[in-house]
Amino acid sequence: MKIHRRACIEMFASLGVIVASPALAEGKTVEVVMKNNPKSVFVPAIVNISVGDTVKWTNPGVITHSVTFVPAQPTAAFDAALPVGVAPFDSGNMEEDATFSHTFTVKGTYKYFCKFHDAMGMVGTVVVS
Ligand SMILES: [Cu+2]
Repeated sequence: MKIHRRACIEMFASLGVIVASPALAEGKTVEVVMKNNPKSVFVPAIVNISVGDTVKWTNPGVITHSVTFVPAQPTAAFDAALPVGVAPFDSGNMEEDATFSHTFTVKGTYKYFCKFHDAMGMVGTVVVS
């Protein structure tokens, strides 16, 4: 069986199939929903994940939102925050049924907002440990 197993691995390798080791296993995906009633909010507002995990935001409603991890925006009521060395990122405008996913590869606390409703408190936090 050992020979057979090796032959199989070699065959898959020759086909370009990558056999992931447990250390390289994909992270999990955590969902955040943009809700509008009675006011616009991210649910849940605080997400705790591990390095390599993905957060997926979904906008099921008709109100346009954004997921904005961009600090020091002059028009923003709320300031985003990123761990040192992490580049800002933004979903752009998310219309009804839009989704936006981001995989977090650096530990730290990330604060973000919706650029349309931050003044109303539509803000969130992602803690990556
Ligand atoms: Cu919004």
